[in-house]
Amino acid sequence: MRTRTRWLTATAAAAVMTLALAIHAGSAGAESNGGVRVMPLGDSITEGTQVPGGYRIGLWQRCTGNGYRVDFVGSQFNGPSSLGDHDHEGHPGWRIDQIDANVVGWLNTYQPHTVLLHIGTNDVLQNFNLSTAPSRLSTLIDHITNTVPTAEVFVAQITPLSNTSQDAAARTFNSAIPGIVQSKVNAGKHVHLVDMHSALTAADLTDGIHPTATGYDKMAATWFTALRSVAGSIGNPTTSSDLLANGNIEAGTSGWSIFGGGGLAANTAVVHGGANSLLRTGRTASWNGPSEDLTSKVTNGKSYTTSVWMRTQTGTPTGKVSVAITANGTTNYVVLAQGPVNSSGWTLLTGTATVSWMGTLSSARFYVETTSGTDNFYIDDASMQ
Ligand SMILES: [Ca+2]
Ligand SMILES: [Ca+2]
Repeated sequence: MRTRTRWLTATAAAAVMTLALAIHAGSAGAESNGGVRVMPLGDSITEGTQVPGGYRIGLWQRCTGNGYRVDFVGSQFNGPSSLGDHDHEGHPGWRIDQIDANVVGWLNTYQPHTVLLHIGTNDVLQNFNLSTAPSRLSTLIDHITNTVPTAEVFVAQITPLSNTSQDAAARTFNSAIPGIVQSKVNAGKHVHLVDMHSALTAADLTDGIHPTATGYDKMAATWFTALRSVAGSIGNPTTSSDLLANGNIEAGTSGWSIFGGGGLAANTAVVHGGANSLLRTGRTASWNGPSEDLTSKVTNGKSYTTSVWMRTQTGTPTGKVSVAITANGTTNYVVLAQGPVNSSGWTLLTGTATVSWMGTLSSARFYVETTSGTDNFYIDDASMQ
């Protein structure tokens, strides 16, 4: 009887776990923009231990900032709001064999077009049959390419470790990876080598194992370069006639600069669309604003339609969007859009205007200001095309 009770309890617990897994798997796919499915696959360095989201933050921002539409996939979910897609398959503490025991199921569920594999660090840290770690990695890669044969599989040489003997073991493991990848390529598999060890140094580690925010961003840059070198791995960037770079602020402050005094920051608390807006603070004159340099982008005599969503922190000034055109030593200001704005909601400033000049253009600066006062304000979803 006692045995039977225990068995029933165990069965109930198993049922709860199954239900929990089903719910988790069902909700994980909810965060999707319909883009190219990319599975970040590995251990805590994929999960982003020490810096939640890890390299996926900088990779997401590079993809969206350059017009690529990607959908990170996996059963796990974490990271800040600046990471627009929190899905991943990073499992803290896991070794190659543990990923291998589960990978076929994950691949069948999420059907990635691209896999970013960074694994082996825990094999090194646990000194777990290191002499056969390369063959375990080779087997894992085979299980991936057999399950999703058309997927592009990027295999990283693992990041450095601060402990000298552990880093030596990591280097020995890494040294076997190019040959493994080449053997897969020779067999017609879509497998690509990524040197993540050279991308970072021990100075980029926060605890001797996991990267700092700067280190994770170096990983992001290295993944992004590798992805762009393989056609179609993250789709094709959308070509836009928009003169503004990062008008939706989803790549942080990239592309934007401070015109006048004060500061500029990506803001996640008050947004019009996506995860970020741009917050302009500390203005010392009404003309102070966020700006973009359009000198190499504007066409003389062309009519542009401009849209900017604007909102103040406090105050009800008149918002104004202009381009300052300097040619032959003379600066002219073309008003692109203008209207009253407030702090209780977002206002769309939109208009169509022709931008032209006489002589040689030396500067064209797009900026957003107020006609009076120095209220702090947000902008988001800006375009000029
Ligand atoms: Ca997703
Ligand atoms: Ca936005």
